[in-house]
Amino acid sequence: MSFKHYKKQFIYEEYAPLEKAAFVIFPVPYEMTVSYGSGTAKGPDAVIESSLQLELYDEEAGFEIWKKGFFTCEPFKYVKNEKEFFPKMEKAVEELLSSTEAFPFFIGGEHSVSQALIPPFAKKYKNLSVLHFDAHADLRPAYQGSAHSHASALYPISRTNKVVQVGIRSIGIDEKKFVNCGNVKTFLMHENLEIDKLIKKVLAELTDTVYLTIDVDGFDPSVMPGTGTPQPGGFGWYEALKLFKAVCLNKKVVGCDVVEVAPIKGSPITEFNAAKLIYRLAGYLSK
Ligand SMILES: [Mn+2]
Repeated sequence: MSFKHYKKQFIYEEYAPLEKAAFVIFPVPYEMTVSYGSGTAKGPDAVIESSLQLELYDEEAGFEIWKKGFFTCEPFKYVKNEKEFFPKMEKAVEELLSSTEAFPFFIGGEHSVSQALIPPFAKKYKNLSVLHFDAHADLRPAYQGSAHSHASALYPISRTNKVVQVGIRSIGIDEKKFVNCGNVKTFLMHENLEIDKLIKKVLAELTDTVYLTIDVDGFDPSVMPGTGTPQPGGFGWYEALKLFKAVCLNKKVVGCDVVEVAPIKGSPITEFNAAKLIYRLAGYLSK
C-alpha cells in the first residue's frame, strides 16, 4: 500500500513528501456504533479544514512547526463493516509504521478506531503503554452487541498493555470491574483535580514508550462541545496541555489519535481546538 497525499492538507498547502515529513496526518472517518450524537465521520475533514485558519507560527513553540513537514494521507476508506474495517485498518497502520519514521496523528472518527490503531504500535515497541484521555472508561468487552463499540475502545489493548486513564467521569457498572484492575490504572476526574499532582502520578504509571489516545470529550465541553457523548467537568485547555507536554517531554511518545470530533453546524469550536491541539502537540514532540 502506498500512502497518497490527500487533496486537503493539514496546516499548509506546501506539504512535505512522506520521506521528509516529521509528522503524518492520517484521517480515519469511521463511524459505526455511535450511541447518541452522530457526525464523527465528518470529524477529520473538519479538523483539517480548520487547521488552515491556524497561525503557522506557534506562540508556545516559538517557531513555525509546519516547516518540520506535515504529510496528510488520503483518509482511510470508510467501510461500514466491522469485520472488514478493523483488520484492513490495522494492516494499513502496520504498513505506515514500516514505511516511515514520521510521527503519526490519526484523526477520528469514533473511538473504536483505536482498536485497530494501537496494536501495530504494541507490536513495534516493547512495553508500550497507553495514555487514555477520555470522559469514559471505554472498558466494556462489548456494547450494544459490538466488541468494536466506541464504549469498548480500550478493552482489547488493556488485556495486554498498560493503560493509564485520565479525565474519567463516566463508568458503567458492567465495566467497573475492569477499572484499576490488571493493566488498567484509572485516575477518576473528581479525585484528581490538582493537575500537578496528577501529572506526577501519570508519569509514574506510564512506561517509557507511550501511545496517546485523546477522546476530545476528556476535555470540558466548554473546550470541545462537538462530541457524541459529552460529560460535564472535564479538563480545561491549559491543564490538558500541561499534562500532554509533561508526557511528551518525559516519555517517548510514538503515536497519537484524536477522536470523537463531531462537528456542530455553525459552531466550529471543537474542530478549531482539535486542530490547534494537534499543532501544539507537534510542537511538544519537536523538542
Ligand atoms: Mn469518551
